[in-house]
Amino acid sequence: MKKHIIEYIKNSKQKGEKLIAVLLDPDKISIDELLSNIIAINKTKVNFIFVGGSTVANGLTEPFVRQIKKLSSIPVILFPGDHSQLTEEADAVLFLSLLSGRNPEFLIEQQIKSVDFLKGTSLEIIPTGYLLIEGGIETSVQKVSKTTPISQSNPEEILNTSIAAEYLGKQIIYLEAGSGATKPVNPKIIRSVSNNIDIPIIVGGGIRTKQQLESAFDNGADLVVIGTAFENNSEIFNTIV
Ligand code: 1GP
Repeated sequence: MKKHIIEYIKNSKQKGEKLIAVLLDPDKISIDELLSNIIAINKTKVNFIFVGGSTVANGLTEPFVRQIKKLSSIPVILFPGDHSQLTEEADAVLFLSLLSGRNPEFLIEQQIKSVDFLKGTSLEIIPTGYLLIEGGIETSVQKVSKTTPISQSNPEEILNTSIAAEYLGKQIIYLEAGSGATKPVNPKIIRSVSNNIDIPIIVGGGIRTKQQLESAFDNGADLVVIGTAFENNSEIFNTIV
């Protein structure tokens, strides 16, 4: 099994180098709109392009990723809402388990459904502990997964879920406030998780400003994901990175 991308993220963490991913949702950006978006991304210091969404129409992800790969050499990592969003055109997949929720469909069923496809591919599979944290609005992850996010006023639950994920062998933790969150994950929460686990931490959801980005990094985020802010302004990385 390939491990290039997770090794790169771990090495960056060790060196204290912070990473940024832009999230492109095939349901929100058309293939025709990709050209201008990727031209903008190629001019920035973005390390990864994440592709995915809570609900992406069947068959849309593959041509979407193929088009990105034609336009950019930045590695593409799938961030799938379900197993139908898998494609070998990408470099890696976050193999998510929604550990904050108690819906077996997203804890293990979708993962089993993906095996027949994944075992025949060379996609790098990154075992990811995915925690949905209350972000001020009802986000699509919450609606689609039919799970309750962990409240930000319950940092202990977030911490213990993250530690359990590491014990389970997850290679990375994703602290997710949800796309379009009005309240990103509190830096104190990021700090407490980062002080207590060794694996890298991804933080996403509602990050729109330089100050929020820096604060996430300063408190232990290794990789920050930005989606909505880029959709609203494709020049965002020039101002906040
Ligand atoms: C969502 O973490 C990502 O899964 C990005 O969220 O769209 O709010 O940047 P935003």
